[in-house]
Amino acid sequence: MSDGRKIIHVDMDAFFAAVEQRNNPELQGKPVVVGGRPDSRGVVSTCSYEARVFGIHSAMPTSEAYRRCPHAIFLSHGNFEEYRKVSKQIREIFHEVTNLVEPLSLDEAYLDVTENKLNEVSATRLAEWIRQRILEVTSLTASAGVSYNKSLAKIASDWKKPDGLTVITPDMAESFLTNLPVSKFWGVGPVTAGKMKEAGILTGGDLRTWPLWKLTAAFGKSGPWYFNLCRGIDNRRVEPTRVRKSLGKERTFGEDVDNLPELSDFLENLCETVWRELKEKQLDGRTLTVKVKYADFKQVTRSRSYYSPLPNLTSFTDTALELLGESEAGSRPVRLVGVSVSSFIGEDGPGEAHQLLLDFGNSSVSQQRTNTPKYA
Ligand code: TTP
Ligand code: MG
Repeated sequence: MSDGRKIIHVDMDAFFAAVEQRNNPELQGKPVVVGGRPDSRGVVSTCSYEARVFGIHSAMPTSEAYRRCPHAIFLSHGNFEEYRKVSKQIREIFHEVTNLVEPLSLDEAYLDVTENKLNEVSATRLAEWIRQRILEVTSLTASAGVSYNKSLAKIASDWKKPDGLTVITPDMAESFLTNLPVSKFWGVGPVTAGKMKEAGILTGGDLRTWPLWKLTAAFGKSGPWYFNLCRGIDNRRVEPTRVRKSLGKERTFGEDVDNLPELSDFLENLCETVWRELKEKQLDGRTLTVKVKYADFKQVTRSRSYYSPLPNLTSFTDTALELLGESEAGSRPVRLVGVSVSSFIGEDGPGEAHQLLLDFGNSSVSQQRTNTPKYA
């Protein structure tokens, strides 16, 4: 079950909000909500722990956050330059420990510390050392999880947030996972969690009662993954460099949608999320693709490429909506809509368009167009 690796997952607490509070003493100790405006359709990026008491969380409409806590301080624009600066500082700290660092976003990373530059045998002491260094250098708190694989380390870092440290040793893993809700498992999103619930699977323990064949029959290719996860098995390596080919988000509906304005709303929200991640990861892509899967599972993609990246969220969203309009959405019921960006600046080359189609799997129709440099 354990191959003797020591993995740490570090994740900053209420990252954007904590940076804002640090930089502005007037915000300290108060509910702070970053992202969107109470009177618009935007969503919350994150909020301080003082705001979480009111049930506010990431991705909630900001108007709803306002309803729950009108006296919160709402910051509609994050300061990405500042977040990136802190992100760089924490990465430097990680590299003081090991070069096997795999950042997942601005505020979190996996570290494989099986061997490390400090020659420390205790991963727990290393995690404490990292948290302490982060506090000294940035005046911000981070939570950490220590275990023998990535999924357990990630579950652990979330366990005692904020400012917490949790260790899951090989002999603790089984009992730890038994009562864990399936939604906490890596790769189990709300749709899968719903499907599992219908099948009577609520926890890791429930999942473990299902034989491999049955999980595979119910969840396809992901079956073996869930089978292993609930047994604490995850052999993924910590990968220091990851070349990203595309970045996107999609949404499957509980009930098929045949109304174009409603689909446009969903797509707009997806665009906002993808745009935020692009900015966070400092990625500039030139190709935008919208994917639509109809109720009969037939799927189409519509793409458009530019010579330079889309300059702002408005043009990004407008293009996505135009591409949606080129599908049969609105006249045919739709079960899934997605948007993604590819052809990142700095990694272009032949085969990029092909890669894009592969990323989306079995598209039955695809259309690739290169426009004049509208946004050059
Ligand atoms: P998270 O680590 O998921 O959240 P967090 O650091 O704010 O809070 P915590 O880890 O203590 O639970 O995300 C890191 C940052 O990424 C977050 O501060 C803001 C941004 N973000 C969004 O903009 N939108 C989102 O939906 C999420 C989840 C995060
Ligand atoms: Mg965080």
